[in-house]
Amino acid sequence: MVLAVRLAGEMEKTTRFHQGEEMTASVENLSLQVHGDDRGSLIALENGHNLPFDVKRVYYIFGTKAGVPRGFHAHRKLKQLLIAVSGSVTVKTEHGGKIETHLLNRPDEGLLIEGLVWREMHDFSPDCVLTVLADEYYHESDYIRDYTVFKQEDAT
Ligand code: T46
Repeated sequence: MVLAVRLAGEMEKTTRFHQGEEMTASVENLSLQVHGDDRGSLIALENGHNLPFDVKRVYYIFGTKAGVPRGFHAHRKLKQLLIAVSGSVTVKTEHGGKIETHLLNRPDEGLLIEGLVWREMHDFSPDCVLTVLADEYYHESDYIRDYTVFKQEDAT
């Protein structure tokens, strides 16, 4: 049973070498299967079943302030699935010189971000709850918070 479906459209993968190791970066929209009936809707996400990676960490962002963006960093290896389970947010991504914006405004759609991708979150709606599933524990050492450093690594 496949519940997470890759939405049609272009998905560009950037491949690079960092300290001799091949590393890829990509951003992709996923559609999540909804179990719905006359009571409402339910989405189930399971390791090894309908998720593209095994989840080690879940966090959620809420109570955001109007006009206050977040993010402004990249990760070297992390895989994350972002889902606006309530409200909306615009996620700006960059990798391999390609800049995209993604409107997340449905609990049945996720944005899969893998590898060295710069990300910014803008225009949170007041009711936004952005849930993030990650394949690794929180390590500040995996963050690149300097855009100049990101551009150097992205160009390597
Ligand atoms: C990302 C976007 C989508 C923790 O202690 N544990 C955690 O797992 C996380 C994610 C954060 N924190 C602490 C670190 C900071 O003191 O929470 C504080 C806020 O984190 P940050 O400023 O990194 O939050 P955002 O919203 O800018 O970015 C977050 C994630 O950090 C990042 O991985 O991709 O959401």
